[in-house]
Amino acid sequence: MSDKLPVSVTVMLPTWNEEKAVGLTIDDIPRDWCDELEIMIVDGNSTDKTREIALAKGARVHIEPRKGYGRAYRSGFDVAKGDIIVTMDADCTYPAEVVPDLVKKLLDEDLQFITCDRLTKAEDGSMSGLHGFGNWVLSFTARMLFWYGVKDSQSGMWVFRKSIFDNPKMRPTNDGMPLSQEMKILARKVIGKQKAIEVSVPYRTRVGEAVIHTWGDGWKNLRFLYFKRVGLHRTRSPWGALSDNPDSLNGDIPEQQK
Ligand SMILES: Nc1nc2c(ncn2[C@@H]2O[C@H](COP(=O)(O)OP(=O)(O)OP(=O)(O)O)[C@@H](O)[C@H]2O)c(=O)[nH]1
Ligand SMILES: [Mg+2]
Repeated sequence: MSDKLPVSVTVMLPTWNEEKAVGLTIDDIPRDWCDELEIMIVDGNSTDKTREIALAKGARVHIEPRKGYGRAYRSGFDVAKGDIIVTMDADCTYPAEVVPDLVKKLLDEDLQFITCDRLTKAEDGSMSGLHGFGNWVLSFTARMLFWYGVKDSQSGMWVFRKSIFDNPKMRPTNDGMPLSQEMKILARKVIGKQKAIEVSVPYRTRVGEAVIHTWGDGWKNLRFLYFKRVGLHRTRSPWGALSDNPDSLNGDIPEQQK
């Protein structure tokens, strides 16, 4: 990309004990292609070297001590500095190299939200048989219940304008893994199919151990879909970060004191 894109971008990675992969994931993110690039982890109180590695790589570290993948994002989205937010797991599964092209697509086509489908281009071995099957069941159920036409309901890579959250209806409510499908359901409903689209990207084998509980998380995802469909899902904690969440921008991450 010759000219820098005239935007500020936050690439956000939720982390929980990802010391084997977080450094590699950060290294893979292209630099110098937009006006301002913030790379930040939203860490769920990791007990390994995740935060130390992220700081050494120059990333912003925000600690969200409350548990949950969704909780991490519901705080991270609130404190991100970029006008555009890109999300990925910190486990080397998503293609960081396509981030500039996806942001360019968002701008060129005047889109609001892109979700990245992994199922079409997943590399061999990237999804175990059980995970692949679970993904298919959840994606199929979501399509039937919401008729929203998204192929991969569980993808954790999205590219969107932070301003979508100015509309409170676009703010996801779930603190766990179901936030992923909730983001796409809300985007299609609130923003619409013209401006909230799905594109296919490669998906790779995970580095480091997963924290996901295949059956437990699968069940919670499925239950969420039915509850959401009939409007019975509940919000357990409010939108946004706690004012005393440690953040490396304030210098109060324990690893910064070392
Ligand atoms: N802050 C925070 N991050 C979390 C939490 N649970 C998971 N994560 C992170 O969220 C991302 C997604 O979790 P994964 O374990 O990769 O889940 P998954 O992608 O469904 O499972 P795999 O296909 O095995 O990678 C990873 O970067 C995790 O480190 C949590 O409670 N808090
Ligand atoms: Mg993952």
